[in-house]
Amino acid sequence: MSLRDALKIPARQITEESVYQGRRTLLQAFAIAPALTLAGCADAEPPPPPRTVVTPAQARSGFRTSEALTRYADVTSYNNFYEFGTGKTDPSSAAKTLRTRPWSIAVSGECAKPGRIALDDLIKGLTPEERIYRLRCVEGWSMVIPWLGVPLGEVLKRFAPTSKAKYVAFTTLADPKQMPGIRYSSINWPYREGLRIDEAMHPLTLLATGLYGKPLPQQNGAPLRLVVPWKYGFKSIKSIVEIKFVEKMPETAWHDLQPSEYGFFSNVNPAVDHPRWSQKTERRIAGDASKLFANRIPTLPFNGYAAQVASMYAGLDLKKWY
Ligand SMILES: Nc1nc2c(c(=O)[nH]1)N[C@H]1C(S)=C(S)[C@@H](COP(=O)(O)O)O[C@H]1N2
Ligand SMILES: [Mo]
Repeated sequence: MSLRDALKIPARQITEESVYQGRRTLLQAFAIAPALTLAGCADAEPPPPPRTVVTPAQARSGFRTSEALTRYADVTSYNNFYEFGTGKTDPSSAAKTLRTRPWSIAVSGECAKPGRIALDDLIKGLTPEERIYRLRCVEGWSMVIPWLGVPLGEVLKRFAPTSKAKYVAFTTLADPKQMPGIRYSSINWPYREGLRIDEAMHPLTLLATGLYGKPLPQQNGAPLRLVVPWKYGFKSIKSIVEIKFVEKMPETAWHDLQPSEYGFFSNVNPAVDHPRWSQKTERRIAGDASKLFANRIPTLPFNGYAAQVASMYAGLDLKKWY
């Protein structure tokens, strides 16, 4: 059975049933009750990052993988983009209404050269490269996707961040006219994400503009989205309209909704379970579609990118800073 056919089956049979039901139940609960802030370390700050240097050769070794690719049809029809609904096929059918031109990004905060900039100017002079990255969703499925994009760090440097820029905050468009899901799901829109500055500057962190050699489809986050391959998929924020350099750890949409389940770092970590399910294995949606349901593989620390990124977290208790 192809994934396309599989998609006609309710998504709960593709994702682990308990996982899917759990997240939905949570969302329904929060749709009734306003978001509660559970006990957590919301206002604590982690220790500062070590000064790590990733050599260009180390970084490049993470730019490709020989693992089987996820088919284009599957990459573009099995999505999470809650602004267009919570079902996996909702974004591919509902996101066609998203207008991606003209598009501009407002850059502000702790930097010498803030400003609103058109998408084309943001990436001017940088040639999009192809990077084949794994993307692992916190729900337990993963894909291998050939992205097109530019290193986020190269883009951020243009705005001359100051020494107070310890984090970078990102915001997705939130337009209820174009995004029907905004009326229904309980996330506090706009969708927000953040990275520590060294994570944002890391050569693996990609500002993606396309996949499979084509411009990004709307459901995958057109016209530009993050891809942070060593973190759970939700850190890879889509359809970005705002970038802000900040001194304090910024709030993020999933942490805001449920801090005990979604931490700021969200590094892929098989040793730290989500409170309601294990993160030890994942179901790879790739290659021979007939084996779709058999492709259960172990989840690797940092999603397999430990050689490139583990040194950034030296001295950080990854159970506390999940
Ligand atoms: N704005 C926004 N970005 C988002 C999401 C979302 O709901 N809204 N979902 C995240 C989640 S949970 C995942 S797993 C990835 C999925 O990316 P893909 O659909 O391109 O595979 O996008 C992330 N980025
Ligand atoms: Mo996800």
